[in-house]
Amino acid sequence: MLKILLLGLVLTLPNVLSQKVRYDNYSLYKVLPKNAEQLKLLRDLQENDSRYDFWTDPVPSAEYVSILSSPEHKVEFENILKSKNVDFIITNANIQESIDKEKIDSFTRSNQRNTSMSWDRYYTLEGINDWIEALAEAYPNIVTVLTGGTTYEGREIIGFKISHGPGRKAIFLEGGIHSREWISPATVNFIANELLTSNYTETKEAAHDFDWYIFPVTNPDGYVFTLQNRMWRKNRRPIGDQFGVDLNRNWNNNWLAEGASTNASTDIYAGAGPFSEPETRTLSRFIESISDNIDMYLSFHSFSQLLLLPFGNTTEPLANYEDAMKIGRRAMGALSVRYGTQYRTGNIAEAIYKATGGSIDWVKERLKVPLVYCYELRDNGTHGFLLPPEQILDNNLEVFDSILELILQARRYGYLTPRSPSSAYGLNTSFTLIVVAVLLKLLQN
Ligand code: 0X9
Ligand code: ZN
Repeated sequence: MLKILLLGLVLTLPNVLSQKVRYDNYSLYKVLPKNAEQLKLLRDLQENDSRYDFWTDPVPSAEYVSILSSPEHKVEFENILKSKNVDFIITNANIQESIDKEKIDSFTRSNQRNTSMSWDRYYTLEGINDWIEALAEAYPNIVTVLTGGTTYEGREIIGFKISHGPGRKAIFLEGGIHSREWISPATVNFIANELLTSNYTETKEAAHDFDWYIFPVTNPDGYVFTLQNRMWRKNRRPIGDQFGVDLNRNWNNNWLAEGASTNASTDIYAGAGPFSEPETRTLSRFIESISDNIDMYLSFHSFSQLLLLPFGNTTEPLANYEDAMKIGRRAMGALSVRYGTQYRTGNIAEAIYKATGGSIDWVKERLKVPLVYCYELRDNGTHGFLLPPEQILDNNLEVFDSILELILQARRYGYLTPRSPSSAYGLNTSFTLIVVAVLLKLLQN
């Protein structure tokens, strides 16, 4: 009897502890500053008034600023804006309703070979990891499950490699480093799924020509925690009475120099030192171990519809900025063809704000990876981090279009070339040439 009671206590305890954070009648504002003065008002508000949650920053390049207000502080917030004549619209009057509508699913296999995800819902961490296992079983010669590292709470950072043989250069996909940006893992999963299942020639070539390293959720603790607090961004390290380090401020490149904080209560807390967090320390080691092969590194965030390139500390066009810009711009052109979605391309500091300690800067500077980009996916503040499930597929399709174009344009500019003639691409080409030569010879005779 005592045992049963104790078991009951153990089973109910996590539920008591895991009180869900609710956002009833929290409203999402799209604020439209018209001049420097209005921008300054917003900057002051962001710095001095913690009641308002800035989902995007009031930077000079911003066409809008997304801000969340609790119901208690809405009137005052609107009064502040109205007093300075700042335009705004409420794009979502009660974000809890949107949170409730978001579908989140575990992954269930109807049979051994069924590896299909649905693109009309989000998946739990367990669901994504089960799907990865299913892929490895369904494609035993192509898919290998990988552990990219470990988390503060002791989870593994699970990823996988898609490879059609040795000798290929690699493309690395990093998803979910900010846990509330749910569209990021969904996009990364979709790219992998296309590479494995598409019959489209260009996609099949992309799958065959590279080793793809795919890590949909690089902040697993945070992702799990978003089921309790949908707006959680950081990892889950306890710091006094606070929690969490921003894993995209913790990489060892200009750590804490710009756009990062030493205050653990902020969303941009950079941690106790560079690579203080197990997630960034272990994942960076993994990436470093394969870095000789990596030709392109893509990090996926949301939201704002941007394609960012290094670096976050300066607007100076460093490294191969010009090439990367041209390749990126053309890829964003391809992205816009399907549904007209517009992305801006630029380096971090010029397109958004100065921010250092992010993954792409470290990958670019330390590992010298030729092409490194960060996607800020849909949308433009209407839903922000709460991109409705109905938009997942359209977002994924347009992003995939841009990935193929990135590869195409990169090659035009001399990147992503086969490492040696014996690599897959070279072999195919020389094989075709030999066949053509033999045929010509036969015709001549
Ligand atoms: O601030 C960030 O980490 C990213 N924006 S987000 O709204 N998704 O948080 C931008 C990342 C740009 N990269 C670096 N700062 N290195
Ligand atoms: Zn992010």
